[in-house]
Amino acid sequence: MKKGTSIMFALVAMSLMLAACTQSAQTTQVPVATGNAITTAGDDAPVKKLVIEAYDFGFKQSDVIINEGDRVRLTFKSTSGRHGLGITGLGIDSGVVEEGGETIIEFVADKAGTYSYRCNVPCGSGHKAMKGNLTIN
Ligand SMILES: [Cu+2]
Repeated sequence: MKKGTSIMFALVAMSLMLAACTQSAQTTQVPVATGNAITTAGDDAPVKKLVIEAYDFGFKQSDVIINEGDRVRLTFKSTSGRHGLGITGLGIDSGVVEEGGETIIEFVADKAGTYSYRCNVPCGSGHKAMKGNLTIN
């Protein structure tokens, strides 16, 4: 019985060590706000950085082109007014971003096409004019 107990302790110790290793690997992940989970690109795939700036009432970058397969780190910011970025076709929603604020959204551009985006936070008289296109080639 004594031998069985020590084997049990060894197994518990090994699984604790495995758990510790798994946790340290996870700390390299970047927090993802919304959008597609990063599953199709390897961790070593280059990250494409993208900025979309909203203002009263428009987007500074209203025609964005990226490549299929890009791992995208999109910074969405507002320089005037409170706005949101919604790219329905990609399942992306930034949530509300206050004036002067920003949020980072990560996703993999895994479906070629042109996706329209718009402000999805009611922000005033020019709200409906806040539109743009994101093209994945
Ligand atoms: Cu708006």
